[in-house]
Amino acid sequence: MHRRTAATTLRTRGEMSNSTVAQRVSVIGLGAMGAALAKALLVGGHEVTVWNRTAARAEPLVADGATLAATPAEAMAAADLVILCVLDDAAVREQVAPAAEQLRGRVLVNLTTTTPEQGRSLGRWAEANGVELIDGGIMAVPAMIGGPAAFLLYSGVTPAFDRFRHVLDLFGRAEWVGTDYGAAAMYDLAILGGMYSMFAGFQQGGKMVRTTGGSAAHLATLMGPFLQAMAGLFGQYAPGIDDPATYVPEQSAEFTSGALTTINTAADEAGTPSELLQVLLKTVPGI
Ligand code: FVH
Repeated sequence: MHRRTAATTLRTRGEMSNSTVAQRVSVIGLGAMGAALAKALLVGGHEVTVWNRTAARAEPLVADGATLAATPAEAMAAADLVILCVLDDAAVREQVAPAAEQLRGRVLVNLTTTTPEQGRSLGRWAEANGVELIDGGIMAVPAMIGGPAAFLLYSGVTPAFDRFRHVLDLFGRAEWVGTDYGAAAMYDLAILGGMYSMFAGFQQGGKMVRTTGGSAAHLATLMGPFLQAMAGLFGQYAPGIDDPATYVPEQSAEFTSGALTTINTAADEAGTPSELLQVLLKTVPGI
């Protein structure tokens, strides 16, 4: 294991602020996101060990005070809390399977994007191997880590979330979403599904307004604030999904269907027919 250069350490354990406690934390995977997470831990004053398949990517973090481990197992053995942020589930399994012994009794936070079922499968593996798994999802890009707009989703059965919350909060607001190991991934993907639907709607709208001599740039200034206001109604419409048996839609199915028919007709007339809008017409109930 390479020694830390104390002179370049961003903060020492003695400089920890308020009631937080410095922890031994390892970060496995130093891509754009893993490197941002490791940096936030160093800035937060924690004792950080790192490992990356391509060792050169660790150099800036080592210069900032992180310790470079020679293997993932060595990084895991050096920490109380292990953060995993690699490309995908296959890469996760490649790192954890040979290191079960080093992970036993430790808390593993997997921030790699996976499907909910992959998260549950990792949870079963963790329980069989005495590892406390917290599965997570990151609602931020690397530049946002540690900033006010970032939040991260976490799920699992371990009480370790409370123990390490002060560490996890360094990445962005830590939001617990349930005891199903797949819950964090499900919320993550549900939010991203909403985001991609919104962008697809903007692309369609942009094509439509251009047929009138307008522009997507002008549409952006109008659609953005309107959709922000509409997003404020999510909470009001949530009972229609959580408790559909008793929910009375504010806009009836007939009203919604009429609106979508008009939008589809406008798209057809403009020569910009849209499969997206046709699917909405067939599937969206009253809201
Ligand atoms: N970047 C983002 O904006 C998003 C935000 C939401 C969450 N994602 C997820 O975070 C995971 C990592 O993403 P990333 O941005 O760090 O990705 P890369 O910069 O491409 O780095 C990938 C790292 O994974 C390592 N890696 C790949 N395959 C393996 C393997 N088989 N064994 C060990 N490590 C592996 C790779 O290593 P190297 O190529 O440098 O040697 C990088 O460290 C991801 O799930 C996003 O969906 C980020």
